[in-house]
Amino acid sequence: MTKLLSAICVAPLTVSALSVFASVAFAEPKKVAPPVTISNVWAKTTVPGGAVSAAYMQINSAKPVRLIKVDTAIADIVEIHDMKMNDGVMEMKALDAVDVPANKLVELKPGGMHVMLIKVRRPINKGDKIPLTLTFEGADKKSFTMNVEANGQERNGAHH
Ligand SMILES: [Cu+2]
Repeated sequence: MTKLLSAICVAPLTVSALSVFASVAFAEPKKVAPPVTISNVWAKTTVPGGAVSAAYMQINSAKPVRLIKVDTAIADIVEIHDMKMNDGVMEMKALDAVDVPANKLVELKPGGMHVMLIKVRRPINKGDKIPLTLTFEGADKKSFTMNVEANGQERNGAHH
């Protein structure tokens, strides 16, 4: 499992750096009134010396949207991951996007989908406010961003 995690989490570094350039140059997200409500946004506190964390939230939308990107100044690499039990082993994979159907709560929570924060630049402590920028794409393929703050919270669990 450790090998699998590091392969997933570290390998996309070059790709991520390239896609940042691409999005700045070609695909400036438009500011439109979002049909989306984000609630219970929190990020797991880092362990001493640790450089990974995960952020969680609940997403509700009046219209179908897709969460396609998350940015934060606190981590070098941000990915959307999903976790599933497979033969008693917790496996994690990167997702291109999270589909949010109309009026159906989608929950990013421990043991399931999460925003993976890799190469965290400073410790995340209880009560810290972690700014996240969420980029969504609507059914019309237009994208829009939302800024939210994740609350630093302790959480015991197997994830990372
Ligand atoms: Cu993860």
